[in-house]
Amino acid sequence: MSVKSPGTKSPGAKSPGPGRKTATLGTETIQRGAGGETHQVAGGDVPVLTTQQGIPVADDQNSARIGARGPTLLEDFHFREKIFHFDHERIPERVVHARGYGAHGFFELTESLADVTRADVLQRPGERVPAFVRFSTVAGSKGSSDLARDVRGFAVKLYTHEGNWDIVGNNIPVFFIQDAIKFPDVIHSVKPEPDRDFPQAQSAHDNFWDFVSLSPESIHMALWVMSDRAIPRSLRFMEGFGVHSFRFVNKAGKSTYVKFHWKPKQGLQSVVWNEALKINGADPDFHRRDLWNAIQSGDFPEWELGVQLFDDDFADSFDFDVLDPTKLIPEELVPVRRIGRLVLDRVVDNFFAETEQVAFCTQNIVPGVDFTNDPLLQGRNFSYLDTQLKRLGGPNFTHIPINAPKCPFHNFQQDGHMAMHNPKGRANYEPNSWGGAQGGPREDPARGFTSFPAREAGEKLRERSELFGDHYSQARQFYLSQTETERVHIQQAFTFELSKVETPPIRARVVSHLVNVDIDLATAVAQGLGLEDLPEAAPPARPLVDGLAPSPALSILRNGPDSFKGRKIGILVTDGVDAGLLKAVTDAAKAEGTNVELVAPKVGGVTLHDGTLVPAGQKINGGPSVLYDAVVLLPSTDGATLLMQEATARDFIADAYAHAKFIGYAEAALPLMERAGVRPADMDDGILKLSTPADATAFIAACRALRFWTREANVHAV
Ligand code: HDE
Repeated sequence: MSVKSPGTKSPGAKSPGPGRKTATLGTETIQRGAGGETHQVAGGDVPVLTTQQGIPVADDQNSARIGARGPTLLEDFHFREKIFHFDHERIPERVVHARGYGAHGFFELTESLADVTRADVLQRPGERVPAFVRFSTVAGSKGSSDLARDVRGFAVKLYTHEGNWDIVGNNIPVFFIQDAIKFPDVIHSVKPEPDRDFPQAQSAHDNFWDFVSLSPESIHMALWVMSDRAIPRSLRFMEGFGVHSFRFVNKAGKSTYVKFHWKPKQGLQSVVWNEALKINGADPDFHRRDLWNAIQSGDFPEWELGVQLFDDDFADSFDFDVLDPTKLIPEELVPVRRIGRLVLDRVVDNFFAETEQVAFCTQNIVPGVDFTNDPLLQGRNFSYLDTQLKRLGGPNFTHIPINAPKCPFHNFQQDGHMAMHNPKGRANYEPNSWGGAQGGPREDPARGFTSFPAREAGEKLRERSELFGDHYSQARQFYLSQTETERVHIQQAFTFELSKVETPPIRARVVSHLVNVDIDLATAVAQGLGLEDLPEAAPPARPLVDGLAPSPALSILRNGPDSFKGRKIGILVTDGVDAGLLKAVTDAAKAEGTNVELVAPKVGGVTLHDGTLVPAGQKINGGPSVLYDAVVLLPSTDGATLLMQEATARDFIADAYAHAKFIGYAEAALPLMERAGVRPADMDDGILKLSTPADATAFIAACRALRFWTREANVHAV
């Protein structure tokens, strides 16, 4: 029986309560209490405020007291309940991946994998299951900024017909360590140092690089983290990886190894480091805002699910151990077969209920999927359940809607904190004699999960597989697979990070590993740091594998988008803007699927030369060019003169130039550009003059390259 909620129509509502007067605040009609406080009252469609026990509340502005100036009463149960609840509103933030953002969507199978797995979700092309994805940074606290240099978590929960399958991956295909027992160490080292509690959300400090320099197994991942992969432009424009080798098992019981990949339909894109630093100041929520806006505007982010399938013969012939999570299998060696798509089409209704409470567990796999002996994966399978107990406070976290399966589920687990699924009937154990529905659920040997019967034998010991000992060959392969622009970014990132390390021997020890990776990289970093001599190479634990072929799939710039869709242009405008040119730029952007935002001296907007008033999206000091993928400068002549005196307008242009962005400009912008340091001699093919609609179309077409990278050589001297 449901209890009708306290009347949505309350007798006497909207009429001032005792001692209150009606007043108007802007468009709001309110009541005012004796002390001038605002009261809003129920009535019409506005429901009555109640306590958690359902008791209607008369006054939510004043606690009960003896006389207007007297002490507060302990018996004020409404006050006590409200404050008590507030005091307990937080659950522990995740010890890693605390800052994250989630969205709902679906996974649709496009190609059946019935030959290699009996996983129900991978059988029938065209079939969809609901999905929830949470992206995250690793090191920072829940309130840290989005553009930290860091790995991004890419955790996917698929609500399949045979239970929840969590693929808890990252945007980097390898990891820092080879054994789960090292996880607390690597994470402690990157987190704020324990005595001083800084730096927040940064790897650029002594402890992190101390750990890395003493743990050469981290070097491959360190190369990835120093690459632009660690500063993605958008969560929508990054890859995801399952990292470990898993198994698929088919109906006949045959096992095939598999590595999982998520390939973004909109191509890869990252920002540059100086831009990342500034984005963190201008909009610490840059990534979550971008995801929210894209989904809300109907531009649904999409990834393809790719699988690399291989067998024991490949595993035996591979230069590295497929159980080693610091190694990847190049796509050129084992192609990525694309078998489905993941689309995010719905933002959360409630951040806490969904994104904060979602509990991913690597051990959530479905029949047809199985683990391998990757020692990191084995350890993770323990850790995630354990961490959920701590975070969510009890064993019933699967009762929270975001974690509950969407398929039927029945078991005899009962009671505990906050139990929401409380089966009726007599049986809470089995076997039992109560047949049929009364006796409760029973096993299904045919459909149920079974482990692949891998044969395991050996001595109990603490030892790694010998092949784990090559720490440099794939790091070198990664570096050599980058374009020249990307290599320079990696050199600069190492130099930046190690420049923040205060202990010179740690700097030198990191460089001693880089000598094994690539001598040019090591030399550039040593010079960047001002080391007097290039350190000797750290002695490798195992001879390196020579001549691994570069893998173009590892480069971001070789895997960019083919259009400027889903990107954003900032248009700098002032009063007197040429209306025709503004329309030409916005029309060309719209045709490409590119978003535009007007940046103006005042957010109220500008009056175009034809007298039209257009509102702006940002005031110039709140809309720096780091928030955009390209910029267009359309001031009037007077507007340019005004903005020459405005430092943030000059920064807008100087930064766009330094960050190698495409710049479109109207003739009137030239003096302003020069004042911002972009002189006639600095003009290059990434700076395009706009006079006609055709120019605007050509500008958008040029932007498809995302950045005019050759300019970078002119903007960095040290
Ligand atoms: Fe995690 N990791 N991890 N991790 N991890 C957690 O679980 C852990 C590792 C990853 O959005 C925790 O719910 C251990 C690799 C993601 O909610 C915790 C080891 C990869 C997320 C945990 C690893 C990941 C987590 C903390 C070493 C990429 C965020 C909160 C063996 C393949 C999921 C939580 C989300 C979260 C443990 C290594 C990805 C403590 C012990 C490798 C994306 O259980």
